[in-house]
Amino acid sequence: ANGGGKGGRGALIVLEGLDRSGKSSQCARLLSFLQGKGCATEGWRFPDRDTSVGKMISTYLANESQLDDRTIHLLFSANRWEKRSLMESKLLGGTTLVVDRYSYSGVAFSAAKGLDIGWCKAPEVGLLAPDLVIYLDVQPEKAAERGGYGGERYERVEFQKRVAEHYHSLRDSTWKVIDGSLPMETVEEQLRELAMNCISECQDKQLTNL
Ligand code: DGP
Ligand code: NA
Ligand code: NA
Repeated sequence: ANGGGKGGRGALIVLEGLDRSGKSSQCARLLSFLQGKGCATEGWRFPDRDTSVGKMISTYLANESQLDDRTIHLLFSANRWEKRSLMESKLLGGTTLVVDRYSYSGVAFSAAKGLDIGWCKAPEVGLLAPDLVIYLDVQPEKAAERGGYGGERYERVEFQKRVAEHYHSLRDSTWKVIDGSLPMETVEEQLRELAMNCISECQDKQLTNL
């Protein structure tokens, strides 16, 4: 163990939520706050559209390609797997990662299509387990009102409602729910506190797997 303070490992902090829940802006705000505190932090996101698998996913999301539901599910998972070793070395090297979406998106979005939840979870087993999952809770109808959707495949309110139900069933002890309909500054404040606590608490904890 590293005895706290400098030298401890970084925290794996994941933000989850529906499309237009405010996740991406809150990730950016949290990242600059933590970096401003002098905390080694990087912002990551899944899908990571820069890899070759990520490009296939991006094409699919833009409705420019069709893929079988299980095939795209496994590609999203592969996109997390291809970053696992880098993720591990960053965390062990003391860098905290603020990650916009992770395995819970993988399960909730695919299960919302009707795929078996156990089947959906299986390829996520062995990925690094987050130290903290923050769910930005926004009503699907409210999210849809926020400047509308960008036109990607899953951005339909009926589908997002099913995603929300599945997210709900995935909550465990590492989850913290923030009311995403609160003012942006309030959400930001709550996120900062959760993140700071998590970073100090996990320095001496071992990394574990999902
Ligand atoms: P984003 O780049 O965060 O807007 O995500 C793009 C879309 O893909 C969004 O509708 C959420 C969805 N998504 C993210 N991760 C996964 C995943 O692992 N599996 C599935 N099926 N959908 C995902
Ligand atoms: Na999106
Ligand atoms: Na986003």
